[in-house]
Amino acid sequence: MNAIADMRCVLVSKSLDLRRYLGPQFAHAADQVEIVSHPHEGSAADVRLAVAWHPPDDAFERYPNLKAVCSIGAGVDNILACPSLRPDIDVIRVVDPAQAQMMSSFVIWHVIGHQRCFATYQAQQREQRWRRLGLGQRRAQDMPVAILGFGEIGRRVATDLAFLGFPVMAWSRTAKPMPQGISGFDGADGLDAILGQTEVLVNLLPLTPETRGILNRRTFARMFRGGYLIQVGRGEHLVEADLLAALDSGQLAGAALDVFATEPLPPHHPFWQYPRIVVTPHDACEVSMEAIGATFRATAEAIRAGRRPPHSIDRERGY
Ligand code: NDP
Ligand code: OXD
Repeated sequence: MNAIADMRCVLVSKSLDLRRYLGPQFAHAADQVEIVSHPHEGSAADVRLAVAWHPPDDAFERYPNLKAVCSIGAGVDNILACPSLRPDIDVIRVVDPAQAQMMSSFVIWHVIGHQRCFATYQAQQREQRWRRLGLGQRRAQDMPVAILGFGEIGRRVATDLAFLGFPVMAWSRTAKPMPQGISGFDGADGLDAILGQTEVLVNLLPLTPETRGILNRRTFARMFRGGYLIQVGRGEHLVEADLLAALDSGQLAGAALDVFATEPLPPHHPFWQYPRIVVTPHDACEVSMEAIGATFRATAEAIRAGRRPPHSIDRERGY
């Protein structure tokens, strides 16, 4: 340990080389913290902080004094799924308004793509066909959009879509006051009510036991016929066979999928070739290094002060 470090932070991931990903500046993000990589061979007792993304199952067994684990993204489901994460350890997410803005533009791109039939124009171009849709054009106010999840990111997406003139509905776990132009829904009845009025469904929920598999046959059947799914939450929210059936039957006109149960999407997966599915590689938006650094710094300071770190998630709720 260097002379001034009073705390060790371990980097833990089975899918990323976190030291390279975070870059050399990250080591300076918090004063007096020594960064080590897992598995740390030195004294494990000094490790009080971890930065993790898809940690291996036994990752946290070695560190008896670990107080907090920081995610490098908005989602923490991959950390909560780790069996060696003790219940007393705080899990911290990143909150990054720039990420929410990026997500918003990504979702808007797909909403307008569906509204303005971009896929049809692309297909026409491939055939060198000149055909205007003319009176077939849809107005934003005639295309209701529902956002599942009205949190840090969902709120930004909902607000921007409402500004563009789309009728926007938002679903959350708890009832809350809504900004002008957005109708709020909550709970199971709220979901039923929202779906009955939905053409475009945007999933921005965290993955929890309650939300796993929520994008299923019953959900799609409640939506307007010819609806559109924008799936940017987590792959495990979606029952994949139910989506393909809804597309085959015409209940859904198309889907934009950014997240998948298995990532990278396996080579022979039917989503790759399905004509009305757009696949992107979990790239809807990203958190900035500044936001990760700020989260890390604030967490180290809180641990030193014996406070709960900001943006600690509720372990009971799972987000
Ligand atoms: P937040 O934790 O800020 O918000 C979560 C929202 O979901 C809240 O409104 C919450 O309700 C609601 N919610 C949670 N459980 C339920 C439930 N059972 N029923 C109804 N509503 C529920 O999350 P963020 O907005 O920051 O991010 C959402 C998710 O987006 C992330 O967890 C991640 O999975 C995904 N994501 C994907 C990215 C990508 O690149 N594709 C990038 C970033 C995030 P309430 O307000 O009542 O608590
Ligand atoms: C995520 C992120 O949670 O990229 O997916 O932040």
